[in-house]
Amino acid sequence: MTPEIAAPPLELPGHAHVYSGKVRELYAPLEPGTGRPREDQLLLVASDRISAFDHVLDSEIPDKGKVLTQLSLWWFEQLADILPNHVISSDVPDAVAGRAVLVRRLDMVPVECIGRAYLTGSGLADYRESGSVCGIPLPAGLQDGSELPEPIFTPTTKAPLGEHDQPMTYAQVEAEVGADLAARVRELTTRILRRGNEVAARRGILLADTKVEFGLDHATGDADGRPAIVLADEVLTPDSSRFWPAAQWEPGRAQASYDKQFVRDWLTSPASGWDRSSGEAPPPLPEDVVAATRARYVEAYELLTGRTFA
Ligand code: PZK
Repeated sequence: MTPEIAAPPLELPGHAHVYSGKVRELYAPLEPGTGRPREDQLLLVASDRISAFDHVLDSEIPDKGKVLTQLSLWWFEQLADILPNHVISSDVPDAVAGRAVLVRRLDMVPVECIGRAYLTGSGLADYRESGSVCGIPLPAGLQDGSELPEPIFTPTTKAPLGEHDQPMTYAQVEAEVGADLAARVRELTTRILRRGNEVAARRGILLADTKVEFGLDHATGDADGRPAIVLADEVLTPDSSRFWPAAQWEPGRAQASYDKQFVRDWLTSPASGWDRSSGEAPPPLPEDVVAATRARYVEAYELLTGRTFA
């Protein structure tokens, strides 16, 4: 990831900025009495920024932050019978209306929990070298885009911003968080992806893989006195998952990306004048590429939820 100069975070009255991700920000609400940051809550804000080819682009996609936030809220409801989530409220400051959620601050599980239902990307590279992904043996003959026999758990380390996450074996996850928690997040990750695909397939979308984040709520124990595992961050959005149009799915080649295909096609076309291998920042997107990309995000939201995006 090339560290392009980060935009200064939005000043939100009544909130302290805590952290900037590539395309999102975290704030802590300030206590009205003391003015100190609350330690039990966070405000998660999605921007309209977009990344492609490991760069955050100069162009924003209007409403992207809102669409992804609303989609994530909808998925939390669809997944509520599997596990609780961190959302407290979507009543947020006007400046970030629709694209922020107030959440419970959790003790985050220090593993990127990745589930894969189809083979591509770094999983495909691992498979071609070893016949397995993160130590999980797979059948011979799989291609780029092949559906896996069942969803698999392929965790990675959480690298600092600007560095790449590294694959972990399941044994490494057990060593990091203990065998009990490792088994629970593995099961939850694959269940979430399976449920996601059951829903999305009916709407013509395949979820190739997804990254989910879990936190522990030490205040809420289960029957065995273990802290509750809570689904955090955003879930099953195009930024956390590969969305593929089912109608164009064809194993044996790189699949079309539901959301970013116009961006990638233009950036790699002669029209952009950009050389991906140059290390230079990509140029701003033409307005028709921005508009088509916005329409794809809205289309995914409307297809999946059956709701109209206001
Ligand atoms: C948390 N992130 C990633 C998300 C960013 C960075 N409920 C929670 N409790 C404690 N920590 C987190 C969460 C959540 N979600 C999430 N890092 C910490 C992240 C959004 C924007 F800049």
